[in-house]
Order: sequence, then C-alpha cells, then structure tokens
Amino acid sequence: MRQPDQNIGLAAATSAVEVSYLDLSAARAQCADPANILGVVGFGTPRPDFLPSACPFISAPLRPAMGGGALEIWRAASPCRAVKSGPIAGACNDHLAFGAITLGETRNTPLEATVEAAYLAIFDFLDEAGFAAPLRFWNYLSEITQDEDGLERYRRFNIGRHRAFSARLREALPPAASGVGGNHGPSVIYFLAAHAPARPVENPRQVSAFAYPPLYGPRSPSFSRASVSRLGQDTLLFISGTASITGHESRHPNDLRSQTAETIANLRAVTGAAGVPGPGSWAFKIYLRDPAYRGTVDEALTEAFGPGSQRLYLHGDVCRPELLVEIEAFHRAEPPRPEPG
Ligand code: 3EB
Repeated sequence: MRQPDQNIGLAAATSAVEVSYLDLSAARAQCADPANILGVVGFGTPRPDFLPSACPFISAPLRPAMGGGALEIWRAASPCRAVKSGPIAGACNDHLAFGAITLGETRNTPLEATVEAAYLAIFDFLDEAGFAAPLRFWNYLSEITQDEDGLERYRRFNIGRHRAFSARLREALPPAASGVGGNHGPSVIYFLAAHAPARPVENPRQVSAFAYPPLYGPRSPSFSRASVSRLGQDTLLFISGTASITGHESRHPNDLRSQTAETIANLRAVTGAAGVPGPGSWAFKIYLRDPAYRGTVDEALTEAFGPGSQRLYLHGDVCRPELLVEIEAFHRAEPPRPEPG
C-alpha cells in the first residue's frame, strides 16, 4: 500500500523515464525490481549476473575513469517488454523504446558499410516495434580517429550514418547524439525512441554539426545539438556530446581548463536555446581523454550546475585529436506541482 507520505516514490513512478549511473553494488539493489527497466549499458563490465536475461544490456567499449564497473540504467514509468529485431535487442512500453547493437566489424568490410547496415537494422527495429521517432543516439566507436584505408574511421562512420538517415529518417533533422571513441571491446550503438519526434535544438555558438564544412569529412555528422521531448508530464532534454568547439572549430587545443570552460559555455547556450523550464534533475556523462582530468572537470561542473547532479566519468577519445573532454547531459524537468489546498 502506498502511504500518503511516500510522495517521493510517487513522483518517481509517474515520470516517463529516468536514468541512473551506478556502480555495480548500487545497481544490484536497483535491479531487484527490473520490470520497468528499458535498457542497461555497462561500462567496464560485462552483463552482471543479477540482471534478468530479459533486460536489454550492452557492454560499451569505454571504462569508468575511476576504474571498476558502472551501469547506466534507463527506467520507465511502467513495465517494459523485451523486443528483438534482427541484431537489435531492446525493450519498450507504450511510450518509449530502447535498443542496442554491437557492431560486428570484419576485416574486409569498410566501417561505413557496417554502420549503414547497423542503422538500417535500427530503423527496421523501430518499424517493427511501432516507434516512429528516435530521440537520442549513442555511438561508441573503437579506434575512432585511426586511419582505415586512407580515411579516418570517424569520417567513415559519418558516411554510413548519413546514408541510413537519408534513406530512413522521417524527420528533416537528426536527433541528439554522442560520438566517442573507446577501445575496450567492439563498437556499439544504442538509442531511445518515442512515437512523436523530439524538437531539435541548435547551439547559437556553434555551426550545426550537420552543416559542418567538408573539412571534417565527406559527409557531415548527423546530429542535432539537443533534442527536447514531451512525454506525459515530463519534458526531457537530451544534450548531445558537447566539446570545446565554437563555429565549427576546436578551441584551446590541449588546454584542459579552457576547454572545460568553453564546453560548459556551450552546454549553457544549448540549454538556453532549448528553453526548458528550470527545476529538474541533471545527469551528465563526461568523456575524458585522460582519467586524471576528472577533478578539474568535476569542480567546473559543480560551479556551473550545482552539486546535485549525477555524473559518470568515462575514459574515452573525443573524435577530434586535439579535444580533451566531451560532456553530454540529460535533464528531466520536474512536472508542475499541484497548488496546495
Ligand atoms: C562535435 O561537436 C563533437 O558524431 O554523433 C559530439 C556529439 C561529436 C555527437 C556524433 C560527435 C557526435 O562535433 C563530436
């Protein structure tokens, strides 16, 4: 029975979706109640034994900056059912879907072909599950800035993604995304989707990534700086991986403090452009080229956004060699409270 003073539990139960970044022992406790779990992403860990086999799980090729294992758990407001389509394993409820794919790269297949096939499989999954609109993609690529037969792998990735989006994305503009390198296992892509498209948001300080000049590769990166999605009472803001870039150019090469400040200025600018109402909860994932950068970035984030946010620090490679840090964010606006009395 729900007691009247359990309003914290009630609020949690009515939000459309929330994310938790947990170490393995905290995650074990949360997974005791798995019915509403949409999907789980492991960093520095394979599928944990306590996770029921019906829960979608993918192991990302990045490790927590502080060592050990961490899980990113997406939990919905109502029970979720497993959905499988081709190489995509996922889950959905009436409002949201989660899915994930591990890329099976082979020696003789160029990365763009593998990525195009993966994204086409994702669109097939969405069609089968009845979800029209991807809200947010995460792309973790091994050897992201390495050359593959004369073209950087991130540039090949952009070609493949661009082909699949041109063929199958229903919206004119792509949703938010992160694109980060990690070398502790195969490349992965995972995503959240809904029935109605998110509202794409750009950053007034930056050229849109989908309009980057050819300097950065034959096809520009298909992502918006942020996606805003209304789901029931919730306003969800997904901010893409954000780095020390203004216009289309990297700023402060190899200067961690200045890059962090520029990145935070970009996070503020895109939040302002999104126009999302104030109170709510923030969750940040921070990608660091060197785990030792954590203290500096953590201090800056606390100063900018206050101490009360979730933060997951990961050791990963930003897709431009001179960039040391990339930060993505998820904000869930608090639903308006009923007037007392
Ligand atoms: C940038 O602003 C930094 O290719 O999906 C950030 C977020 C970046 C997403 C992607 C790349 C991607 O260009 C890199």
